[in-house]
Amino acid sequence: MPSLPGFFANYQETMTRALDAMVPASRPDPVRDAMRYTLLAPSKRVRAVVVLLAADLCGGASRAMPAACAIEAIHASSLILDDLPCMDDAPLRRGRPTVHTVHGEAVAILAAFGLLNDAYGHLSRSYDPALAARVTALYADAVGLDGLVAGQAEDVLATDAAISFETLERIHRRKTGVLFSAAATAGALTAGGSAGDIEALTAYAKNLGLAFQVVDDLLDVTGTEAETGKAVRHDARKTTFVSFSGVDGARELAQELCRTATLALTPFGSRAARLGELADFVAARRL
Ligand code: GRG
Repeated sequence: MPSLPGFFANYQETMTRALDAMVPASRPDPVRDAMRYTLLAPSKRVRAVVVLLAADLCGGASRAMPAACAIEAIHASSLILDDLPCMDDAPLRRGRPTVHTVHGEAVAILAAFGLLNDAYGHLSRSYDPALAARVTALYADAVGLDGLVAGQAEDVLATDAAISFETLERIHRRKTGVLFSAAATAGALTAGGSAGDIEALTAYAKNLGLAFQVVDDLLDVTGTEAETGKAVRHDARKTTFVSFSGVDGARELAQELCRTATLALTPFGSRAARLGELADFVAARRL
């Protein structure tokens, strides 16, 4: 079974330490507990890894950690909201009961706001004003009305409805793809990457992010709860890449998107090997 590429392990440890410091367990507080419950739960931290690898490729990851932490906090915020009874009504996430089933809906919603707020606060405190403004605007655009919020709204409203492939793709480019693109761009910005670097990395991440979602749909049908850490066969009322293209078609689409992602790395040559490895992992992942 394909597992995380070896280099992920180091990043995961470092990331968990940094996220722990970002939302410290300084005093007992129900919202803080709920934020940490989700933020520090076992996760691939793939968006943070994209930030760090993109920075590494553009000159060094020494300034990338706050952007990596902030994107993980935004992602964790979105997971809490996505799992609520009024959205996906999910019982399990990251191998644990979802935050609202443990802490209640009110605290879960406040924890999601808390994480989103801390993400932007962390950027503003960690970078000089110009870089903080650029990364904050980048993330705000990724979350907003052309990103996660828009994709989620269209997805929720399409429950039980027949939608076109074009609509399905637009939903998931916004719900999932946009945050991958923001991760790659943020990494490049923190390392002083050129416009050409950002263009190539955006093309890579855009395709990687959509592939990531196609595989997510596949895992809902072919995966297990133990592998994915979440309830499977949960997407029955939604049009997915699998309901549209079948298991084989969706797998082929994911592989094609990962090949396109890797092709976008050509200008970097062998320096982009790890991002290529990440694309291979995404195409074959079972977790
Ligand atoms: C205000 C932040 C905010 C969001 C509002 C709720 C919402 C809009 C958007 C939901 C977006 C969402 C949850 C998309 C699903 C993306 C996805 C494939 C999640 C699974 O990601 P993994 O596998 O999870 O990387 P881990 O647990 O490994 O981090």
